Amino acid sequence: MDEKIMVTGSMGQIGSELIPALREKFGNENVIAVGHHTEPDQAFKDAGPFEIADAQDKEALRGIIEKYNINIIYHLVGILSAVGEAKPDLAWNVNMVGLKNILELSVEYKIGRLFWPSSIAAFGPTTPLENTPQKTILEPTTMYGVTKVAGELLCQYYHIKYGLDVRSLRYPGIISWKTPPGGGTTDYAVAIYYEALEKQSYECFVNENTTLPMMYMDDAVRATIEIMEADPEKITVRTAYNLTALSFSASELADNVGKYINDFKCTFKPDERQKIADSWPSTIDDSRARKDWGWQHKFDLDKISVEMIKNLKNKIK
Ligand code: AKB
Repeated sequence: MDEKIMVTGSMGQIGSELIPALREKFGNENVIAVGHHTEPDQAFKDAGPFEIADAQDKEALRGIIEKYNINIIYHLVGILSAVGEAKPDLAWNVNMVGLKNILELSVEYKIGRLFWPSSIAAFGPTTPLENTPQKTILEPTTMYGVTKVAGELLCQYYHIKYGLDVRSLRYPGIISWKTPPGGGTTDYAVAIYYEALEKQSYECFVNENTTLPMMYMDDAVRATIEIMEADPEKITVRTAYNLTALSFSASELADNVGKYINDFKCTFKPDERQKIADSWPSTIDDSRARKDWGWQHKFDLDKISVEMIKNLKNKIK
């Protein structure tokens, strides 16, 4: 059967880069981008089908699934950690109602495979924060993290009860250049490149010792497609897989950016996001993903800095 893929959250950080990769693989007309409020630019609209729907509106989603005979879904809609702390009710409604709608529709329309993103935000201060195991304590202290743990369990429930082939990754901080930073705690690792190019300086909102698991977008997109392409019997985790590429402190990041941008200066002024960052692991054990479906990252920090600076220079000029 031909793949007819619906991607919600299409204008978000991951959606805006996953969709072109899926379109390249499966054909433009087979990947339906669903956005909520952000109007895509003309090039994005011209590249393939685009529909508007709020993930909280089940009937709107149903209409799209029926219109295109959807059989694979990537449900990427989500309010991230920092915005989720400012608007916890919104985070609960968008993240949970949206996911529940998609899970129910996936069972009703016999969707072949569903992807939903979890995050390192599923962990919390009581989790072992070094080399965090796949199976561990999940007591997050942010609303975003609460929705990630509840979402993981809901996905697993739908797999056990209805046989739904749902797959998920606990993404680390993702570094990318296409969408501007905003909404997430790990976004200092994106904003630093913008400001280094624009002002040769950056005031970082976490302290210099803050160390979090990170990944370049190309690796994140590849991981997402690879887990979805894996044979179902290889997927032994139906909550969400730990996933990482590398970990570095904010000062190591600043030093690395300084290797490529002359006279770059980084200062550190932690704000309310520090508390969130402190509650997340600094390193992650993702050996299960590596063993089950062959996960391997490709980008180290030097490669990330080179790519970010090259692409942002073109974007900003
Ligand atoms: C955030 O910082 O909220 C996200 C995430 C780690 O899920 N980037």
